[in-house]
Amino acid sequence: MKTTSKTWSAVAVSVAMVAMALPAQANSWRGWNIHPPGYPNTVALEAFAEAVTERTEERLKVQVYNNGVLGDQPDAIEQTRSGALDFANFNMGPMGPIVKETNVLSLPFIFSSIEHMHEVMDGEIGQQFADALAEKNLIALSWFDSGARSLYNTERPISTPDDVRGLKIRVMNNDLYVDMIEALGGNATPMAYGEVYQSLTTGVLDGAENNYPSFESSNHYEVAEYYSLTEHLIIPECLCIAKASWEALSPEDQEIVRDEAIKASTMQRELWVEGSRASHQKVVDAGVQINEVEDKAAFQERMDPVYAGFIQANPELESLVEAIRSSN
Ligand code: BDP
Repeated sequence: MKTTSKTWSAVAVSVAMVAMALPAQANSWRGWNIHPPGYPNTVALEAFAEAVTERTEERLKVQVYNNGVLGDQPDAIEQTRSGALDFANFNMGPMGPIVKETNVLSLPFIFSSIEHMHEVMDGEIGQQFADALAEKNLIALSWFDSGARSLYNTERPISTPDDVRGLKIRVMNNDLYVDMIEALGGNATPMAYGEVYQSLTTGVLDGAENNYPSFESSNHYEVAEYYSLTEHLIIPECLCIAKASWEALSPEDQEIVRDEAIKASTMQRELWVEGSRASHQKVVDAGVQINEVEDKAAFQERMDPVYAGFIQANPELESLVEAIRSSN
């Protein structure tokens, strides 16, 4: 039989269905991953799975399920919180509705650069986010990169906030992003990642926003021809373990899992740099028009009411916002 990529995805889906039907076994861990094989996060998660399986001498057999076959991100967060899934790589965007502290990370332009984000997340402030996640049954062992997210669409290059006016833009599941797009005059639609491609082709959406690797691997670049470097969101992602799965481990195995999670984040961040470059090249070669945004301050100013509204609704988080802004 000729093996087509379609056959492989059918195999992946049936493997996942079998996995869902099986009762969870104490020594087998299932991990949720939204990205396809070869994506930087996938490679790092698979290395994590393999190393943990090997170093625990199969006391833990760890398997990653790619392409979001175990559900969309908001569902997977709930499943990991309840221990139905054992671990996952989550973006902090869709985490906001569940762990409200993490909304701070979704404030547009909160980090001045990717390096700034790494410094904050690897330090004492990052630990505060890990503590907030732990209260909701998610043990964040390390932080992955997800670059900077920029706007893309099927209609026109975006150079000024007014260029966003009237565009139907998909956002991740978080009201803050609805406020962000509305502050630019666009119409925001929260939608699961897996539904965006189809919605772009049918015109239900005019655009979305993401980093280069996701813009490329989701094939959105085939439909959305304009990618504009607004770089409005720099959001970290966690390698998170379900609290129940974590607590079931011996201290020795916890140490192995923690160590490998940290190694996975180092690997992911390295792969990210090269992966972003390769994705950038691929979309350029495919004819995507990329434009720099000269006056980013104009976009930043439009976010003032978003910040004001956020702080008014969450006064207890103001000091955290300030701590991040002044840590630069
Ligand atoms: C990607 C993130 C992934 C999100 C996706 C999205 O890595 O976790 O689900 O964006 O836009 O960059 O939904």
